Amino acid sequence: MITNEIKTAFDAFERGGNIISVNQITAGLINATYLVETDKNEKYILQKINTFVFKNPDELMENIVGVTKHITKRIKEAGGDYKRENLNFLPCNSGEYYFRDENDGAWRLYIYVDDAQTYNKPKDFNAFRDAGRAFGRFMKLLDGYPAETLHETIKNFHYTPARYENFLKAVNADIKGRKALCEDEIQFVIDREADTHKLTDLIKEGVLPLRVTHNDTKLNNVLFDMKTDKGICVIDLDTIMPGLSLYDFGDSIRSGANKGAEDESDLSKVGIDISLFEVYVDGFLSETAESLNDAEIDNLAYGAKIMTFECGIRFLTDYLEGDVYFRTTHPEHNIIRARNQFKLVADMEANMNELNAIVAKYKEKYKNN
Ligand code: GN1
Ligand code: MG
Repeated sequence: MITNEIKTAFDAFERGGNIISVNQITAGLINATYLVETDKNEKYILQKINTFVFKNPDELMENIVGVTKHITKRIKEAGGDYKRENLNFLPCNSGEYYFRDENDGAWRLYIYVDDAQTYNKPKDFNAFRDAGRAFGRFMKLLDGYPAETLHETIKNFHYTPARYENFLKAVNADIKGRKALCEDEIQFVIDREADTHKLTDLIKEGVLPLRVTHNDTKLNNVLFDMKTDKGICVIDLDTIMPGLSLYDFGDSIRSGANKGAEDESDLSKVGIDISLFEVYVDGFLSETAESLNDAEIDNLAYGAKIMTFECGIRFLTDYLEGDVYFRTTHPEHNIIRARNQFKLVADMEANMNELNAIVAKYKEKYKNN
């Protein structure tokens, strides 16, 4: 649907063509995303930034423009096609990379990468191995990017101790009266309090280094070429910030190696798919093993558990707070997601030795000692 709001925002970028169609893309849980086609046969992604989540679009877009320019330079140096392997953002008439509408909405525009698709579930093993390569390459492309110039777009995004604090506050406030409906889930989190600070302790001890990371490496944040089925481009760059390699590895496993969808309510269908875990480790380490230190590699499987646990805590917190953060389609949506993530955590715990052995196997394969 071509609404006035969308037309006004699109026209602020003065692309010259007229909109002939608008289709909403609902895969992401945060921003509102539209595929816009014009009578000049051009395709764009127009996005309304969720300013409840991203409070400072100026800083957000400064990060993204800096990072995408850097990536384009690196891709050109390597002889690649930056129009397919990277997102290309366009300035609006004011010269800024986003447009503020009269209702304070913030919009940005980038060129649509054609003949590419995303998957919510891995199409097959090769596709998931390739996602591992794509996110591994992405981290390498950002190696050497001046981390100190990046703004923290969401404060404490993967700082799990703060997520735990927020969760406790939500439990105590119980503003929606939902606490009684999720006693078991609350207990599941409290029982694992020690897990919430293990990684951050290792950062403080200097064991795990901060890198420039993507921090939202859901499988559907990789574009796959429709012809070659290769993972070509990493998208959703809102949370690029200093972080751990384990966050990027872990969130991909959380989202892609779950036997069920993130909001599957039949928990018998939820668990870690060990074969998918293995191919992702293969793809990711084939690109990154040389640059990661031993502690990073040795903690990959644990990192996957922590990212899953943290995401479950966030879904549960949002449920307790009345669904103010994640897009939901029904009142049970966030509690179903939280239960799903905790089932996956428990299953990873039960299989941790096997997961660690798989990582060790590929460490041996790719790391020259
Ligand atoms: C959100 O935007 P999207 O859908 O890729 C969230 C992630 C969660 C994910 C869970 C900025 O990602 O952190 O892991 O939902 N992004 C933000 O599906 O909070
Ligand atoms: Mg996102």
